[in-house]
Amino acid sequence: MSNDLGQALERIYGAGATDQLARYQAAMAQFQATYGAHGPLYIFRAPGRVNLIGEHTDYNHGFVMPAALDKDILLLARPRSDGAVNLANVESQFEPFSFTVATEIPIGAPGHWGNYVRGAAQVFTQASGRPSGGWDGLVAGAAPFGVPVGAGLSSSSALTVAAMVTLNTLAGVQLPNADLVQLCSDAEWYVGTRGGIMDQFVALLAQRDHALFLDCRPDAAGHFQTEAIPLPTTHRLLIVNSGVHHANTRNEFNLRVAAGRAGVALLRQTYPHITHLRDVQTEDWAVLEPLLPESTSVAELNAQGLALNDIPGAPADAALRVRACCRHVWSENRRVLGAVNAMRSGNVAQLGALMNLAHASARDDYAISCPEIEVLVGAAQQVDGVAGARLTGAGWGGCMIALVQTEAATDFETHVAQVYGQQMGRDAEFFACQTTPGAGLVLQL
Ligand code: NG1
Repeated sequence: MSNDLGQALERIYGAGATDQLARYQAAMAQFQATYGAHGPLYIFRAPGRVNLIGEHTDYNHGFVMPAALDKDILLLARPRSDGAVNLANVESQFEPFSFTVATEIPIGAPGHWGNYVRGAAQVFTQASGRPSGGWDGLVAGAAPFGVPVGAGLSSSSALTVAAMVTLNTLAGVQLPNADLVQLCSDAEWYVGTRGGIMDQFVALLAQRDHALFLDCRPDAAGHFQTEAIPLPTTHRLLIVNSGVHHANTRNEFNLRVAAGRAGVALLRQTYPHITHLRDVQTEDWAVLEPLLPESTSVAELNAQGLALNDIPGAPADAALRVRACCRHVWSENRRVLGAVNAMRSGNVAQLGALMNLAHASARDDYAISCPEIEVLVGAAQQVDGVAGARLTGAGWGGCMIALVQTEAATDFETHVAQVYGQQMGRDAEFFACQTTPGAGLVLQL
């Protein structure tokens, strides 16, 4: 048994498999202590993600390049003969809960972790027409192996995806992972988050030692183009968690979404065919810029007869920095394409330079950085052997990602930790971006 588990872990984590074994065994023991030792046991996992480049482009139908991490969420499950789902969590602050699988599942209290599982179950049941039946489950996502919450590494998508692959297998439907992406996105919508499609995509379709280049514009049949791009071998991708997560950023996020939509509404007067910023990607910025005001508001646009519907959290009179936000999205898409070319040709210096530029654009044009991240990125960019560094994820805290020559990794950590401690009076958390494959069944016992 543990031989099978060892091989499965090797396939997922490579050299990190040995460290994972005790974690998996502890989760299995806790499952049996909670639900009994008899009966089949399925172990699923879903990874967190880091985005190498391509920030806030996904919901504008642009390009992104994330990778799946070895920081992941395990979901251990045993089918039940009734329709009840019982979920426990190895972390005691996440209280156990139960619900019944159905096409309409009442949502739990706002912010309750179980809502991601309820959302996945409702969406899957509606889409497949095959209720999964009930199951007993245990979620294991504790530090240091789990996905840190609020660090911009997509812990909530990982939980949603873990629930979805569990439902898919236990219902015997076995949809391919690519078909689960949209369902996972809809499940997050059940919870109240309408983000882009990047997080679910990479959590489901990533390959180990590769980033996933994704074109977030679906084709006429609703399919997305993806390409696995090998990661550099001379450098390591190091992730530094600032440990800060600024509150109330969802409204700021929504204002950026609104600024992009305002840009589309304004550009449509000249380019009537466009639906997303992506559609003007081949135009020169110098042609687009005069068509976009520095600032406007939903109220002003409505007064001009330009309707911007359904942007939650964007008050009618809030200032929308349309020009700068659109410039970020337009230029970031170009940087992602440049990064793909740089990686294909092994040009690490070029990749790093694009990461630095992406950071400057995220800070100055999209305005999503914060003092803590500025200190981390500034310190990282001073170290010899660092090709590039940038904030990763939605912004306002969370993590930095840096592309560091393998031999410079120790100097990098020493210097960045020291500067961060001195200037911010707090510790940063360092870890290497060890990539893993997308979510799925690890082992059935
Ligand atoms: P994080 O970093 O997980 O909050 C968010 C969005 C992504 C993407 C990035 C910015 C959600 C669930 N995720 O990610 O789709 O837009 O910001 O690139 O909203």
